[in-house]
Amino acid sequence: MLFKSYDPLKGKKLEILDAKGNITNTKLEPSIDKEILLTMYKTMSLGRHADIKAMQYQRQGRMLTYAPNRGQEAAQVGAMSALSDVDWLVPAFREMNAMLYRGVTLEQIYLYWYGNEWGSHFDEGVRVLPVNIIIGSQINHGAGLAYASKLLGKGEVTVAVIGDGGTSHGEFYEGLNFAAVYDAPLVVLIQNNHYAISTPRHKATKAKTLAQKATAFGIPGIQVDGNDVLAMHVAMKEAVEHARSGKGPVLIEAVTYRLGPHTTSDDPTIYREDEEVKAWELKDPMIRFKKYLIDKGYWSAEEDEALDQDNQKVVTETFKKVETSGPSKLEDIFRFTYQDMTPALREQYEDIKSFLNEGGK
Ligand SMILES: Cc1ncc(C[n+]2csc(CCOP(=O)(O)OP(=O)(O)O)c2C)c(N)n1
Repeated sequence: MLFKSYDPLKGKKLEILDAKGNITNTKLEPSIDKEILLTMYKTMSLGRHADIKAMQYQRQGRMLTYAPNRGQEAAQVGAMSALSDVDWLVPAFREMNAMLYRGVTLEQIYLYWYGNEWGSHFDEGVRVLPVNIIIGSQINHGAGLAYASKLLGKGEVTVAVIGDGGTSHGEFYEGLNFAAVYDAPLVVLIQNNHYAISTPRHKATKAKTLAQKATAFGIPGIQVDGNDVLAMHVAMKEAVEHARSGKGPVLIEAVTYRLGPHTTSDDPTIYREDEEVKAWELKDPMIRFKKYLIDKGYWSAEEDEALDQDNQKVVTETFKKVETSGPSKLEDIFRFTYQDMTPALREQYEDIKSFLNEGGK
């Protein structure tokens, strides 16, 4: 039903919680248990702290290149809160909050950005694929995973995440087309954060919305306020039900904004105006969600203060542990692509090992 009322070709965007934290669409306000709402908020808060600290660690020369996700917390956690335990997340590389919500630990996430291969090994039962840097390829991985679940009759749904720029890559079309033709239970979540590094959204495509690309695949698409955690939950819930019931994929466009740089190697002041960033800071997903929880009597300023302090401690202690672990052992870099190292990889491994043993740098 939702998909019919919010036709992206007609330019309608789903919104429930406005920038000030007021409900603007009472009919669609989801009834989410208090405990779940608080878990969602606490995950977003931990993610926000961890993100800010990761930037600082990188600036201090203590962490490798890092891709921040400040501002995109609601798009990720709102979406993940609608999944069931059996479902899969196929991330790109800016999905720290989604990964945290799905059970990846902060230690694992930090290990990854620290250059340690163990940051891609998640605990048994955590249905999340590793960080994927190759833009677009995760849509094919997601389509394959969803199709396999369908063949095995497992009732699982796969959610693959991509950026606005990524929707101009071939694999976005190939993966979604395959999934649509075979009714694979795949939901593709586009986080339209307005930029692909320095390329603004309007230079990546002439399409009015990214959600309307669904029309060409013959599947439902919906554009959502990605800074509205409730709207994201509602849209993803319907998408997941649609996919699980055998009707095939759904495309969701979350309209959000990357408040930080693309990565720690980027200087966004070269390609975007301060005024634009300031305007989006007023639409911060954390502010409106906190207000919503306080208005409902589920949360207080004092509890928020205490949570901030706890998170500071958790983040600092986790990073200390990661620094003690250090970067990967040389062999680990070659060990995890295949179950057994292929002859070509073994040759490369032996090569670099002797190079380093002979004092190479
Ligand atoms: C196949 C491929 N080409 C180029 C790159 C370099 N690259 C890394 S991120 C990025 C932009 C991605 O933009 P978008 O899809 O909008 O996602 P965002 O970074 O905004 O989350 C590019 C071009 C890459 N990682 N993979």
